[in-house]
Parts: sequence; C-alpha cells; structure tokens
Amino acid sequence: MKTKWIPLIIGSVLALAVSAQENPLPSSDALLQNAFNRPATSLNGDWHYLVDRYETSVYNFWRIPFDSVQPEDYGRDAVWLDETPKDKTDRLEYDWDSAATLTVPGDWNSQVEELLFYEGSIWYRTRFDDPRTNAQDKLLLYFAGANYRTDVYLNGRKVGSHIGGFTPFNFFIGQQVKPKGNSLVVRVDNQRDPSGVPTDVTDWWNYGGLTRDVKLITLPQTYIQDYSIRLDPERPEELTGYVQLEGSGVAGQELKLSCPELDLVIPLSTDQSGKATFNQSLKGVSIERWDTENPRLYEFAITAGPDRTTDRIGLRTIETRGSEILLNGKPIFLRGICSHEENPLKGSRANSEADARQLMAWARELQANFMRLAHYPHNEYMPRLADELGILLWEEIPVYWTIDWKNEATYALAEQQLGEVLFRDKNRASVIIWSLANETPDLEEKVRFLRRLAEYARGYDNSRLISAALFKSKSADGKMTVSDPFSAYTDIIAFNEYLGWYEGTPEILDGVEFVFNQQKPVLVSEWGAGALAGFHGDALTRWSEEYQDYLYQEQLELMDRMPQLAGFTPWILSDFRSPRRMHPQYQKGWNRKGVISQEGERKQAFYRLQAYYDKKKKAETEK
Ligand code: GCB
Repeated sequence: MKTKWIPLIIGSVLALAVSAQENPLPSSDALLQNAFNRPATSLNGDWHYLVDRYETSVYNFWRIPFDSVQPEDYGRDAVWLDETPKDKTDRLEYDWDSAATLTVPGDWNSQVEELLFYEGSIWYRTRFDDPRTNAQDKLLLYFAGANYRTDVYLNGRKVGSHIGGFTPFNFFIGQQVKPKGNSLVVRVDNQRDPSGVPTDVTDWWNYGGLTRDVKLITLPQTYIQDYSIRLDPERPEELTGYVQLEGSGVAGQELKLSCPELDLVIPLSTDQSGKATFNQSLKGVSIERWDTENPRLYEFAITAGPDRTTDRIGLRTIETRGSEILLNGKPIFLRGICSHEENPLKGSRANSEADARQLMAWARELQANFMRLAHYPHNEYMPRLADELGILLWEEIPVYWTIDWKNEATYALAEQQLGEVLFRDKNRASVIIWSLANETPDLEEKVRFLRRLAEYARGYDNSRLISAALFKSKSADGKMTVSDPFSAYTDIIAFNEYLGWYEGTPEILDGVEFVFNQQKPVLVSEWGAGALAGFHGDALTRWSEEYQDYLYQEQLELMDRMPQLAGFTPWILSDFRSPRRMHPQYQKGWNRKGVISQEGERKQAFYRLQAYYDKKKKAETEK
C-alpha cells in the first residue's frame, strides 16, 4: 500500500505549493442581506451522515490534507466524492445511501444518543436539483449557521469553508451545479480550539452540526446584496441608509426604495461601486416609532431591475444621556433576562421560529422587555421575532473568558464573527446593544483587542450602543465598582456580579454599595444562583429553590440601590446544558441557574422576578 502512495504524496507536497498560490480556497462569498426573507429552496430535512473520528476524509493516511492535493490524487476514500461501488468487486469504505440521517437544522448531540458528547467531524450529505428556471441566474447556497468549522463540497469538489459557529455564510455555486441530482457534502467539525473564538473553555454545551437552516437562493446577475434603512441617529427626522448592488454592471443603475404604508418612494442611482446612499427627510410623513409597547414595523421594498426584496423594519433611535438609555428620546428601564440559544425542553439548540417563540413567551411572562442573547449570536428567528414582539436585544460575540489575545488570527476570527452578525442584524430595531465580550481578564492585550473590536463595530454601525459584560471590583473606599479599563470605551457599563453565589451566601448582599466614576448607564449583565426545581430546603440550603429565591430577593434590593442603573439581566431564563456542571444530584450536566427548569417548571425565583418587573412596569406606565 505504501509504495503506491509515495508518488501521490510527493505530488501532493508539490501541489500544496502550487495550489496555495494559484487557487486559494474561497471562504464565504459576500453575505446576502435579508437572506431570511428571500424566496428560497429549503435544503432542511434529513441528511445522511457519517462520523469521521479520525478525519479520514480530511487528510490522507500520512496526514496530508486532501485540500492540498490534485483531484487525480484524492484516492477514493474521501466521502465527499460521494461515490457508489462500480460493481461487486469495487472497494469503497463508506456508503452514503445506507448511512443514518440527521435532521437539518439541528445539533447532532440531541438527535443521537452516542453523539451527546461528540466533538469532532461529521460529514453530511444531501442531494438537490437545480431550482433555477433561468440558467443566467446566480445560485447561492446559504447556511444560517453551523458549529464550528464547516467545509462544503459540491459534486466532489470543494466549494469553500467557514469558521465560527453562530453566524451565516454563503457560496455562489451556480457554475458548478448540474440540472439534477447534485451531491452536497458538508463536514462540520466542532472540536474546540484554544485559539478559536470561543476558546476551548465555555460554560455551555458544544452543540455540533448544521444547527441552522440551509437553503438555495436564486438571484439575477445583478442583485441587491446589502442595504441599511434606519432613522439617522443625529437627525431622526431623516431616513438614512444605502443599497448595495453586486454582480455585473452595478454602476449607474436606477433603483427604487419604497414604503407604501408611509407613501414613500425614493428613487436612487448607484455610484461606480454599485452603492446608492440616501438621506430622506421625513417632514410631513407621519411615522409611528418602533418601541416595546408598539413594535410598529413598516414594509420596505427595494427594486433594482429584475431584483426585488422586501423587509419589515422598525424605525427608532437608541442613545444614552448621562446614566440613562433613551429609546426614541425617552428613558427606558431594561427589564431583562439572559438566555442561551437552547430549548431546555428538548435539551437542544434552539433553531426554529417555534423555539424562539417559546423563549420569548417565557421572557414576556416574566414581564421582561429586554433579553441578553448570551454568549454568541443566536439564530435569526430571535431578532426577527423580537422585532415583532417589541423585545429589546443585547447581542454578543463569543469572546468569552480567555481568548488568545495576542494572536492576530484569533482577532481576525472575532472581528469576522462580529462583522457577520452586524451585517445580518443591522436592520433589526430590536437590537440595541452589541456586546463584544464576557468576563475577560485584566490584561493590556485584552483592552487592545476589545478596543479594536469596538472601533470596528462603531465604524460599521454608529446607531447602536457598544458594551461588554465585565467584572466588578473593589473601589478604594471599600465599595464595589467596575475598574476594567475597557469600560472607558463602552457606551454602557455592564458587569456580571455573583455576590451570594460564587462569593458568600445571600446575606452578604446586605449593605453592599456600588459607586461608578463614569457618568454612563449601568447594566448588571448577570447575577443568579443554581436551584434544582422541586428541591426544597431553607433559604441557606444550596441548590434549593428557596436559596435561589432568597438570592433574588437580596439582589433585587441591591438593584434598587444600584447607582446609574438602566437595567439588568439575571442569569438565566432556563436551565441549560453545560459539561462543566458535574454534581451528580443537582446538576447532571446542567447549569441550574435558570428561573425555569429543564422541564419548563417555573422556580420560586421566577415569580419573584416577575412580581418585581410587573411593579416596575406599572410604575413606569403611571409616570
Ligand atoms: C458567568 C458566565 C456564564 C456562566 C455563569 C455561571 O459569569 O458569564 O456564562 O454560565 O457565570 O453560571 O457561572
């Protein structure tokens, strides 16, 4: 066997040098704005899968990546070649047609018992026919998200790769598809990576797989790739934004932005680069601003030659004034709750509109008007639904705990993921805060890293607020404060605070005082305690509902005396899976800080928080 492989390997090494220069493998093509609403052919459904623990279809047996060798040297064992035996003598060490299936979208962990803890590569295969009726059209293969690294192969050839588990990516595949029976093979690898974003240590389940929708979108040769539509943060009586065309002949194109409900028709023409910007006075146009009580959305349509797209967009402003957060110029208190992208009832990643409705129904039952979507971008059903329901959102990227701060590639990955979520959600009125990190160490290189991210975010989107969940610290006079130097670069001082759980018991909260030396809104981005639903004890018995409830009582009193407070988001809406949580009686692989259990039971603390928010809400409406 070895002698046969030697020329192949020499060839591969040579090929590596050549192919790296001549034919760099494409990463995601420019993302498509509003892919969510574009007419599409869904590729969701049952895909065959093969578990590749030894990455047999990624590297050959001398660990030379297949990506770096010439097609004639692939051998036949790579499963993405999607072959079938030619006759009974033919040796193939895989078989797609008899392989079991996984449902897409969906993490693999919750679908197959043996995969609950699996971290590694799984290959997926589906088949599809070309949905285009016009051969001139482009065909875009769109993945709403897959965790963590994805490699995509079409008809036995690599299309591209993407790294990052929580943001969309897409590839133009029109040139490579056949009319019928295309083979689409995708590897998803969820191995943790110490220089990745996140790194290898997280307090959440490392769900792997094609966790979000997959679809094919047909587009004309010249198409609307991107747009932004919003109120000008400086002059809110103006609508501002742009439309970006891509494809052939994008310069000097006439296009139209319209909103029939507002009787608005804005003719536009593109510049050399295919971009058309606008600033449209809204004098005389009567607009209902989007807010939490009246989440009014307007349908905007963009028409550019044969292409047209529509989007329901809320118009609002968000800013800070001293220690207040102003929504449409009026102070708002953020009655919040944190959430993971997980449906605890299924013990799986949330991946559908129904899941989003479940999480948001719970948040609304609590009387929350704000959710912190921790600790990574959640699927797009969340911001879309939040837009409809009037729930404000904090969105975050997984710069979590430790990151390889000095590694330029790690920074690039963080910025890429930030860029992808900024791109995806820039037209969502519900999203008011971009959070750049959670509980990061006190290091100069971290401040440098986060400042770069903050500059990037502000440069891209100056209409929202920037924050990060920092740590609290002790101030000189014995009070508590936030001294992380990065707080100088955020619009909101946000911090996690686990007094009464990781530090002492709830009584220690009595008499705790905070002081801040910057006039900014303060948001307490986490506090909480673990409780097993149905487990009872006195208020100092760990893991009991009573303990958690007592902690909520003390924390809510602290919130009442917290200076500059603009809102808070207790940790967390529901129990969630975490491999770090090993207590055999109380945890069993679940972080129990939810106010709702794995079975959907409301714990005592749920009702305490609900009563608090209810009162707060009533007091505000009476104002
Ligand atoms: C934190 C983290 C969060 C954890 C939580 C906990 O500070 O931000 O990801 O899950 O504490 O339960 O310890």
